Parts: sequence; C-alpha cells; structure tokens
Amino acid sequence: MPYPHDEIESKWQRHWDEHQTFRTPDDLPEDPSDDEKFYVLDMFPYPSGSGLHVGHPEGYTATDIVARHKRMRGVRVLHPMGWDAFGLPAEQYALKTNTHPRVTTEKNVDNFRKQLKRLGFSYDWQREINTTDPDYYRWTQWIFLKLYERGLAYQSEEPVWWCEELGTVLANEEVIDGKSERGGYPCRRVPMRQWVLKITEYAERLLDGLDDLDWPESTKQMQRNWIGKSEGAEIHFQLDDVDDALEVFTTRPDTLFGATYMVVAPEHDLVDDITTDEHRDEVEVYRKQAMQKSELERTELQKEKSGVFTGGYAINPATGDRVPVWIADYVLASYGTGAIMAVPGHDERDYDFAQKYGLEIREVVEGGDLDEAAYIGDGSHVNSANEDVSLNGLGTDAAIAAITEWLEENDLGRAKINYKLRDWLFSRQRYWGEPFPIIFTQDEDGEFTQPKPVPEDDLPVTLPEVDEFKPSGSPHGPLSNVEDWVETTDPETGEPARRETNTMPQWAGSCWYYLRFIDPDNDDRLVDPEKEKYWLPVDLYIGGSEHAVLHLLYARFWHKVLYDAGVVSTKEPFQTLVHQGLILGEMEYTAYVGPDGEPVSAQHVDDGVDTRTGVEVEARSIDKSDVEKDGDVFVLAESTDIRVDARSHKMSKSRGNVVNPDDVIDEYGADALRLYEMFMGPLEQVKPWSTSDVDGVFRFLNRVWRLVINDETGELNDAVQDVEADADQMRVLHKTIKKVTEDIGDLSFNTAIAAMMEFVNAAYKWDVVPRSTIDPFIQILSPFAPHIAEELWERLGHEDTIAYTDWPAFDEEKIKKDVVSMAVQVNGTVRATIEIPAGADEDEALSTARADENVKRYLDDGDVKREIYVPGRIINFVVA
Ligand code: ANZ
Repeated sequence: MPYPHDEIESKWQRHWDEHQTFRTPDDLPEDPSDDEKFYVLDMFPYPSGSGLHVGHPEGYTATDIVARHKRMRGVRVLHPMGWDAFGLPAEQYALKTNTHPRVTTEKNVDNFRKQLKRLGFSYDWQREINTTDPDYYRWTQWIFLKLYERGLAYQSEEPVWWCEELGTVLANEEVIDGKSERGGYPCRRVPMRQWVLKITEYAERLLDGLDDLDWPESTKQMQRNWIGKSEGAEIHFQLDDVDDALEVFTTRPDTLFGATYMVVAPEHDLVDDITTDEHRDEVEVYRKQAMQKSELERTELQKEKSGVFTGGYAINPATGDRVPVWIADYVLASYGTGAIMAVPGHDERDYDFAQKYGLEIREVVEGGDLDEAAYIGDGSHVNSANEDVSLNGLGTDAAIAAITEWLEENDLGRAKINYKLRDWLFSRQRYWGEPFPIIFTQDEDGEFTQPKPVPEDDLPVTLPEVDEFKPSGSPHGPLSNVEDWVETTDPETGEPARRETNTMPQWAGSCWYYLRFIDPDNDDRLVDPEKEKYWLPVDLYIGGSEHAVLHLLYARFWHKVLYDAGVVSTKEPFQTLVHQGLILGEMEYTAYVGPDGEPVSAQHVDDGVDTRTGVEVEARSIDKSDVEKDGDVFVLAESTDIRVDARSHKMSKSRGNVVNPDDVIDEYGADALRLYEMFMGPLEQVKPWSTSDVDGVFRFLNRVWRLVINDETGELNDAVQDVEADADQMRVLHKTIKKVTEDIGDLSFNTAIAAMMEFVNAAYKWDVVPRSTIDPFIQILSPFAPHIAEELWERLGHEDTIAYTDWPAFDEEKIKKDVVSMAVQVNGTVRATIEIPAGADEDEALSTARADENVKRYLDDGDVKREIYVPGRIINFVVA
C-alpha cells in the first residue's frame, strides 16, 4: 500500500492556505541591515489554455526548495507568483470562439493557480499580480510616460514587419526567417507609424552591466552579440555628378585604399539620385525583390550574391579614384549607414560579389592569395599611400589608427562605434494589450497628429469593453473601431482629441513585474522606495534560456531607465540568473534489422543504410524493457552486443509524448513529481522524461514513510525511539545534512536527493531509529517534499509547521569519525592496530590487517587456519 499522498497533500495545502504560512510580512524589519533577505523569483507564466507543462514545475520546484531552505535559516524570503496575461493567444482564441480575452484569461489563471497550489509551492499568494489588471497596467503606462518624458519613446514611420495573417506588425525579434515566431506566418516589410523605444541609447550601459552579473556565460554572450558593438570609422565618399555624399561604416578603415566599388542598400535614400536613367528600370525591379527577403536571407555568407549597377560613381577619398556604386541586398538599410565601401581583396562577401560581376580586386594587405580568396587576416599594408598619408608596412591596428587620424584631420570621416541593436518597436495593432497613455490633438489642418501624454492622475487608460476583436486590417488595430473610446478631450484644454489605438507588446508587463511584487497594493506609487531598497535586487531568478535576449534585455533596459528616474536604487534587476534545462519526452529506442532478418548494430547504420554493405535496413521502434544501458550506449537486452539508437524529442502534441503534470500528481502525488523533476539530473541540463524513474522516487518516499510510520497500525513505528544515536548513526546523519545543505547552496538538487536516499538505506539497517536522527532528516527533506515532511513532522509530535523550524546544523567532527581502529591479533597476541573506514566490511578489514607489515611477518610463518572478525573491535588470525 503506497502512503496516502492524496490525503496528506490536500491537507497541508489547505493548512498553508488557511494559515497564510508563506506570507511575507509587508512591514520591513526594524533594522533592515541586520536582517538577511532573499528575493527568489520565477519567470511568471503566460496562462495558456493548455495549463502547466512539466517544464514549469522544474524551475518552480528549484526556487521553492531555495525559498524553503532560506526560511529555515531565518532569512526573510520574498517568493511571489503572478501572470503575464496579455498576449496574442487569448486574442486569437477570442476571434475563434467569440469569447472575450478577459474571460479566457480569468479561466486560465484560475486553472494555473489551482495547478501551482497543487504542487505545494510556498508562494506568498497575497502578492499575486496580473499584468492585465488595470491596477497593474496603470503602472506599466506610468513607466511609458517616464520613457516619453525622457525622450526615450518616439514615433517613427519606418519599414516594419507586417504580418497579414496576425493582422499586426511584429518586432525584429518576433520574426525569424521572414516568418512570425508564433505561428510561422509570412511577414513583409512595410512603412508604418509606430512607437519606438530608444533602447540604443542604453546600448553601452547594457553591455557594461553584464560584466558584474552572475548569469550563465552563454546568456551574457547572447546579449553581447545582440547588442553587437563594432568599433570602426565612418567615411565620407563624395558622389560624382550628384551633389551629395555617401557615408559608410566600416570596421576596417585601414583597407580604404582597396575600396574599388561601393554598395548601398536597395532601400537607401540616395538610390534614386545616384541611379542614372539608363539603369533605372533594372534598379527598380531589383529593389522590389529585395524588400521581400528577410535580413537573415540577405546577409547569409554562403548565399549567392546578387546586385545591380546604378550607373553612378563616387570618389574614394584616399585614392581619388572614381568607383562604381551598386545596389545589393547583402547590404542592409538598417545597419550602420546602409552603405558600404567594398573591399573585395579583404572581405569575403565583397570578394564573391566582385568575382561575380567582374569588379576590380586590389590587394592592400599582404598575406593571402587573392586569386583564391579574400585575405581577411592581419598583415603588412601595401598599395596604401597618397601624398598625405601612407599605411604601407603597417599592421592592421596601426593602419587603422593612422588612417582614422588622417580622415579626421581632413574632415573625411571619424572614429565610430556602431551597435547592431535597433530601437525597440513598441506598438502592436491588437486589442489585448496595454493602451498607450497618449492622446492626439489637432494640428493646423485639423488632423489628430499631435501626441500628448495623458496626465499621471488620469491613469490607467483602461481597455474598453468590445465585442469585436478582429484586427481592423489596417495599421490602426481593433481599438480604432471603438469610436466612443477613441474620441476624447484634451484634459488641459477641453479640445477634442483622439486616443492612440495601438497597444503595447506583451513584453511590457514582464519588464517590471518583479518590482510590483515588492509592493503590490500600493495605490500611490509603483513601489515604495524603502521597500524597493530592501528587496532589490532579485537574488535568484530562474527561468528558460529562450528569454536570453528578449525579456531579459528589455527588463534590464527599463530597469536602467527607472534607475535614472530615481525609481529604483540598483543598476541591475537580476543579480543571479539560472536557466533550467528543457525536459524532453520519454526516450525512444530504435533497433535495426537487415533484409535477412538479422539485427544490425546501430553504430553501423547511417541514414537507414548498413554502411558496411550499403544495404538498406529496417528501423523498428522497441520498448524500453527490451533495452539495457551499457556504459554510454544502449543495447538489446537479449543480445548485448547489438546497439540500438536512443533519442528523446521535444515534447509536442503531434509527437504524442507530452507528459501532463496533473496525471503524474494523480498517480504519485506532488511530492513525488517535485522530487523526480529535481532528481532527473543537473538543473541546467536538458533531460528526457522517464516515468519509470518517477516510480523510483515514489518508492523512496514510501520508504521514508514506513521508516517512521507502521503500515498496519498507522502509528509511529516501534523502532523510532527516544534514544541516543550511536557514533555511526550520527556520522550518517551529519554527512547527509552537510551534503544536502551544501548542494542546495549550489542548486545541485539531484545529488542532495541521492544523499537522502543513502541516508534512508542506512537507516533501514538500524534496529532502532533514534528521534535525534529522524527529526533532522525530515527537516532537510522538507524543502523537496514538503507535504510528506509536514505530515511526518506532525506525527512525530511537533505542533507547528516545519517550514520555519531551524535548519539542522552539521558537525564536521561527527562526520570525521569516519575511521575506526581495530586491534589485530595473531594467535591471540596483538601484533598491530589498524584503521579502517567506519563503513568498511569484513573483506576490507581483513585485507587491511593482512597488509600490515608486522602482521604479515607472523602470517607468513604458517598457514592461516581461521579468521575471526568482531566488527569495530578485533581481528584474530589463527595460524598453524
Ligand atoms: C569595408 C571592409 C573591409 C569591411 C574589410 C570589412 C572588412 P560588423 O559591424 O562587425 O558587423 N557593413 C557595414 N554596414 C553594412 C550594412 N549596412 N550591411 C552589410 N554590411 C555592412 O561589420 C561591419 C562591416 O560590415 C563593415 O566593414 C562593412 O564592411 C560591412 F576588409 O567595410 B566593412
């Protein structure tokens, strides 16, 4: 009979709810400095219609263990939860079923809350927030006003990604390969009026701030790449025949003498001016084609280059040569200046392009063979001199310095730092998002074009109730259909005005939610400054690595703006960040069979073919029970020299390998699910699900239960007694406490659980289980499996919740008693005293004894007739 997890778990969940066990007091401690705090945060979920997936409990259990452990160490813990509930899916569902997104969202939130409570997480539910709540988004709008006041929010008419299917524009980050990240619908670039946030103004600080963060290096690197800082120069190329100039950005100004042609992006402003009549048609056609391609397609290195000559020329400022100006889609309008000087001798893309169109390739850096390829390495400069300046003989760095100085002196260019980071496109043509706190008043022509912020006191600008969610099919979004909402008056003048009908992107609400948890009910301010100072920064933030650049960069940006505005006191929001690894579906095994019906070992199979014979093999999926693990590989259980392929895939509905956490809880309980997800492997690793392993941890919990409770009577086991623990028992206990304590600190939960399993195995061998060992054991188990721990704690006679009891201390001295001394006799006379590990068995003891020099001498004198072994005391060899 398994232990009654159902009953226990609902009992304790009720108890925690009723007693508000995990409520974090709103008041700050008298003296905040002598009180340790810990803010441990999860990435709050988007409450989707399908409920929790097994990935949620992974990160959430990890933070819960940390939160519970900290509380038991007397630390004041903030561990909140909420909902990132604006967003497209609710709106699309609304369109399909005609259910208001608010209704869908409420239902999904209720379901998520129920599921999370069922997992026994120790959140302070009093602090629950929801980004769609007007009391919440009032402050999101307030932050927008701060951005606007500081000149960091502006309108721009720029080519943006427009997705016909979704009826909205999308941010660069939401378009992958010309398709929407969600849904994979085609997108194209069209010019539209949009709100844009000037994140580029913070590029350098966003880069700098990364250095001091305790974040995964890979995530920091992704942010660095995303920001994409390049140092180089901007150079001025006068156009021939046209009274204008092209500015280019280059990271290699030293190669200026090798710039034999120029390329501008097809969308560049000067294309029409540069293009001669003779070339106009061709340029026009090419331009249209280029607009349909994504940036990625355009800049791929391997891709066949294309372009057309404009008929125009520019002057290379160093050589004085007339160089042809081309347009080509490998030059992007959105980067640098949208124009380049092409140096085919030393840039791969320019080289390919020049080869294809027969343009001059000139060597200016020695070291390569330009008949073969561009030479991009360092080397001595050649062919790089005019009357004024010579780079000849210099290496790259020196040449860059010299030419940049010359350009600056002659007003032909200057040193320049460029960032790949673009300003953040911040408006969406959707209903289910935060309205902008902006109205438009009339210009001289009576058009509503003059933006004006809504006064702070009038916030929130609430979303109007509507029954029509359809995208309007125009850039204005569904809100533009709600005339009586759109039409308003300027509170200052009483003149007619119209509201902004775009809404904010889903990222807005998650940019600052960690601040609101600190002070969720404050009606006067976003967050009380004292509380903010006390709780920030977030000490530990756990969530998926898919947020490495979007959410985590946007939130850092807003935080820095709020820092400048004096709203927050730290420069960074999240001090330590950890990504939990993806949980994949159950391992799937494939065995191969040749045409003769004989099995073929997997290492010989490639792409369905036996590589030794070239004959096709048949792939058969086989059951886990027919497979054995052999080191790093899997083999057939029946003939262990035949390997099989083992792979796990991402969980997906179409593959049918999705595990539903509710089903696991139904069968094994929440404690088992929590424990299993932590036992699967290192937190940050990608790992396959395995239901049979859930069974394993479930057995462990049952063993814990029966160690304390007698199955037949339901009372405490007779073996559990108030007696003193012996040295060995103490050693096992303290070793376990030490391991679990240290492992929690390192977020190494799987090894902590393994240590607790070892403890239970050891305790099962004891005739008597002293209370002084079982009590602390239940305590250290409690962050991992809190329900069973509370129940056993209560049955062991404790009155209060285990959640705030003192975390057991360990004593190194008690652990050290790792060795025991034994006297070794030969024929009854002590010949040596040896030391062996306390847990050593008879064989080990005897072989250590035999190896002792003195003992050996006596044993060598005759034949050993008998060996007497009294554990922990004495060894006697009888020699004749
Ligand atoms: C001449 C040159 C010579 C370049 C050479 C490179 C090597 P980062 O910033 O590291 O990505 N470039 C500049 N603007 C561009 C645009 N809008 N679209 C496509 N390419 C552009 O690289 C900057 C380099 O990328 C610039 O330096 C320029 O090519 C190209 F031996 O200029 B270079």
